[in-house]
Amino acid sequence: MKTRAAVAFAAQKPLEIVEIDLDGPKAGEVLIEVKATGICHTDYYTLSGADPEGLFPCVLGHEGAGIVVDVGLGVTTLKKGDHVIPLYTPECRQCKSCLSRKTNLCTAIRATQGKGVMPDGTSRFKCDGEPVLHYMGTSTFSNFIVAPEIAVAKIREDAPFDKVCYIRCGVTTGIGAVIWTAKAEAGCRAIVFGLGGIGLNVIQGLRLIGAEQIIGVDLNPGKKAMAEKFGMTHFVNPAEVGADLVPYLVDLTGGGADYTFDCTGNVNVMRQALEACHRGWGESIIIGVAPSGAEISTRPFQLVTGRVWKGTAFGGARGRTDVPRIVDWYMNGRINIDDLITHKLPLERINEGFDLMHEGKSIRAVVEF
Ligand code: NAD
Ligand code: 022
Ligand code: ZN
Repeated sequence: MKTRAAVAFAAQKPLEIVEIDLDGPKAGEVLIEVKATGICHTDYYTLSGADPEGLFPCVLGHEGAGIVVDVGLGVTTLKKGDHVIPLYTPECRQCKSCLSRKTNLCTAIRATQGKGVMPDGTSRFKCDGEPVLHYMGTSTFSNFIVAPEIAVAKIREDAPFDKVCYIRCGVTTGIGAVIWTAKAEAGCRAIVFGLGGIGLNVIQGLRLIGAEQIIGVDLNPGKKAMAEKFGMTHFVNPAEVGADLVPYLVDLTGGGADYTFDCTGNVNVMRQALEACHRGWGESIIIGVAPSGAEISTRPFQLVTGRVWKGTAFGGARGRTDVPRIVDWYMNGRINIDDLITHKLPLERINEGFDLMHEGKSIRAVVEF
């Protein structure tokens, strides 16, 4: 069949909207009509050429929602008409990682996903007879996609696609980091570094569990109002505090935070986040993805005295199990996604979505097909 897609033909070039060919689903795969997709920094990181795993030509996009229109042989958990969210972290429920119950990093299809192909080693996309690669197993910048059954979450049918597509990335990552990675408890004191889409979702996760103090740290004072709406109790601008940011934060939390979250991807901020934790038990969660090759540092004394450094991919959420629950939380009014979707565009204007993100004007721009 044919599908309309925004194709990345090479690094650093704008996406081109073209009709490409899409093969139907093979065994264990499903065909999905994508209804909406978010545009994320990670898509741009790959497009910029800086991503060592980035391969071209490819169809980017990893925050989608849509409807199953066909299923391949042997598919048992999905059927035509199901509303779904494709997952960049699959959940096979059979590999060592899934069975461990200790991580959400399913390894069943990691190798092929990283190479931009389906589990059988080939791509379903073609343009002028030449293969076009998949991206993160999702490629939601295409109107129709093929995805492995184990990388698709079935969600309720009354959930709006243009909102729940963002659950796939920022919402689950931020809220999950609080609930599943930090396992933060009511009454805790927390500091959130970086108040972009991820930071705002960490803040609403902290509000959800009943945190006592939620301090937001951002160089951009324009982030304050929205963060307050999501539950931030104190705002700190590092540019105003200067070199003594860590002691200032330790003082503000009465000895250090129970939990801190890096939502910037900046390794210097990661160090500040660890050192602003309470001696003896404070835990710092790294969510931000640093540039390839970057390194973090601190004095071992920081860990010897009981601070804990942790990281999280996709908030520790198990895709097929947890994503439908988060959709329910949104539908029941427990979490706010509407205010995070600041812009909507048709596919033809997807490149403008990247501009809005860089200018800091959007939290999330969503493309509707
Ligand atoms: P964003 O650019 O919208 O937000 C980042 C914020 O950090 C901005 O408001 C910026 O002003 C602020 N900031 C930058 N430098 C700072 C500094 N030195 N001190 C304080 N604040 C500073 O980005 P986002 O969409 O919120 O994503 C944040 C990070 O999370 C990115 O690195 C992204 O790749 C990562 N991420 C990780 C996962 C995961 O599973 N681990 C999932 C999604 C996103
Ligand atoms: C999504 N991310 C950031 C913004 N939007 C993002 C990027 C990478 C990861 C998570 C979220 C991530 C963390 C750890 C891994 N990835 C490795 C997982 C593993 O090795 O099992 C990651 C993932 C997918 C891909 C690359 C890196 C990929 O499909 N190319 C989950
Ligand atoms: Zn993303």
